[in-house]
Amino acid sequence: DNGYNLWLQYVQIEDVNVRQAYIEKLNQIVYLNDNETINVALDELNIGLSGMLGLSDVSALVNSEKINNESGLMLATYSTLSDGLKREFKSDFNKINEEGFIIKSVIINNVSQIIITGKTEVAVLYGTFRFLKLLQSHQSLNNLNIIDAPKIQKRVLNHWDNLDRTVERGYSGFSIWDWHRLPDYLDFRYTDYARANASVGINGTVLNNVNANANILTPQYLEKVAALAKVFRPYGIKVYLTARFSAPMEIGGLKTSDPLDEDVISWWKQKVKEVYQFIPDFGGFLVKANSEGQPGPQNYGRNHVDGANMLAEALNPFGGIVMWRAFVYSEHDTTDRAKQAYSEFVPFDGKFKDNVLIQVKNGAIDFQPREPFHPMFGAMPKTPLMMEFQITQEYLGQSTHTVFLPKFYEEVLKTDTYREGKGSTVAKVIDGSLNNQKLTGIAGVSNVGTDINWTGNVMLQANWYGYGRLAWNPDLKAENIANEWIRMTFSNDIAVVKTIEDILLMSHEAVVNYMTPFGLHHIMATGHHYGPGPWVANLSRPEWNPVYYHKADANGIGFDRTEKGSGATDQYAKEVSKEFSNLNSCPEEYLLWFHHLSWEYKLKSGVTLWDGLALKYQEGVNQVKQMVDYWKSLEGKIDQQRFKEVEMLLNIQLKEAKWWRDACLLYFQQFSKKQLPQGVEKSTKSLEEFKNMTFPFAPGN
Ligand code: BDP
Repeated sequence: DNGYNLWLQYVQIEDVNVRQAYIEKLNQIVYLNDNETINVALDELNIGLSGMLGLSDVSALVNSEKINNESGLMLATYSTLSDGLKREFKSDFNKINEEGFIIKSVIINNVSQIIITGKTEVAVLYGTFRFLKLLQSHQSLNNLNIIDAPKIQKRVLNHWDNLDRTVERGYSGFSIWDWHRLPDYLDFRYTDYARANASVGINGTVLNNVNANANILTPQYLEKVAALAKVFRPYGIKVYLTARFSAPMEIGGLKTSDPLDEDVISWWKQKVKEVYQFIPDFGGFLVKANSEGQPGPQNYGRNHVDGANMLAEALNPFGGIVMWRAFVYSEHDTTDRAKQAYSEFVPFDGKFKDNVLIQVKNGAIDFQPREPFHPMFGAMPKTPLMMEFQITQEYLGQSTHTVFLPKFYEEVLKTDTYREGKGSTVAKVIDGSLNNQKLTGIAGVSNVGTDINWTGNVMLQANWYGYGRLAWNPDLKAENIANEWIRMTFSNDIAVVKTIEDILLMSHEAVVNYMTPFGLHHIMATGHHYGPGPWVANLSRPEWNPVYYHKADANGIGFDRTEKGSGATDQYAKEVSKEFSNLNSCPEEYLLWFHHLSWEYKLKSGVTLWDGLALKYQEGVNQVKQMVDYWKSLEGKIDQQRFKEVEMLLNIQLKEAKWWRDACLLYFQQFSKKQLPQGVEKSTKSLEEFKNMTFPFAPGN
């Protein structure tokens, strides 16, 4: 198995009893709406049921007539249900939104039927995928009563894909968008991509890089974008594009891109109108402005509100939105990069138009293996904030290392911001319930590329899947997500499920331990961010250098963000600020994120910080060893190809975990001047050797 089918494997169910029980329930498939979305739902049933049940001709079961006297499955939107069923389902329909679905067993004319329904066709499609999942995970089809609806409206993937098909921070081959052959050549992958997304409820995709190229907005490219939008439409997926702020000059021939200039304003209005002529259900723009050299309103003495609102006004007549990113930090502010987005954006609370969302990374620095939640969450009650998670593993071993990210997403989402008192979790900020937001959204920076298995490592398909599940419901448990993904992807054999689940659930903590324990951050090598580089100190901007973040010296290590230091803790609600500032209450996971401490500092375990740090690095290595051993036990229980591939990758991960441990400890040891504690393995290489390692063609830059 080469992994291409992701979690939509639909392999034949081996247990004859289970299979037979399903077959007996599915004597017919009735559909009451004739529509392209219902058609793809029927297609999916066809693929799924023929695969899992071994039925040779599922389409023979399908009919659009009335239910006859056989038990079966019925797909219908609310408006096509009989009056009786409408009455029966009334209270369930009250519980769901436009995308929510109901899967219910009912008796009609003394025969049992399973009905998949919702207010829209897309809702029925989501219900169909959920129905198939029941079979994929060998669950009973008796007395079904499933009611589920997404809690977040815009559930979006961000592709950092360039028009030349390279992918910024992409580690799974090239971009799946074959711009050169679009619009006439529609790669079959586009459909499979849409199926995978719809199966977890992802309903939007930003096709191109946030470091944008204005050409995407030219008619030549819009025609290509329209072709993709057409493939995705039946799956409920809207297309979005990044808007380069200087586009009016670059492709419009204007002399300025000043958002208050009349010509610029009308250029964007015209451009947006043109976009909607190509793509009538276009989603809107994602914008990275005045960040890392990207153009923006500040180039003209204007601010984020001026820029975002100008675009929002152009999009508003068509129902489009602006996702304006808050990932900003300036080279002129030397105190603390972690504070800048908050300082720049929070004063604008309530100033953005209704169709603007501010897209905020999960943490205040940049997608580190672990970060405390971004202080902006909860701090802008009058502005809808979107979460931006990174699915691609820029700082987490790229697509070589197995890291189950939903575990970390869950950690962030359930953290309490205390902004409206206890229980004001990040999840509630994002799903809009904390401040009654009308517009809600979440974005994940995709890890998908042209590799046959999509994500460069089959284990990392779980991160795409898990992101989608949490986007649908940010209160889901990572453990349950892991469990269902394994069943759909690998096997329902309890031993296999348990083993892979153990690997996934320990993997994030393992990576944090061997890369950046106790709140260390941004100590990766320069540029490609692959491997350790805590010694790097020669980059032009101070906050690009790892030494800026760890501040190790003879006195100790860590970034003081308390009142005595940068004061970043002040950006949190007072309960949180107190918790992080006070050494007794600061979670040890964030210790060096918020504090500069001596090497002798006593950790909760009683050992010194130096010993504790060394032991954590070792623990990370030990955990990967364990992951390798667990995986070995699966030989023969899953297919050979995926077994071998993951085995090789885990072995690399083990080697690299040791590399991280040794390089970091040798480097920090220069300052601590202390011996390694017992139990920590000694490096076989010197610090110089580590420093001299180069990776001239590391991917994803
Ligand atoms: C950083 C990446 C850079 C992205 C930037 C962003 O290193 O490639 O362009 O984030 O999010 O993590 O804009």
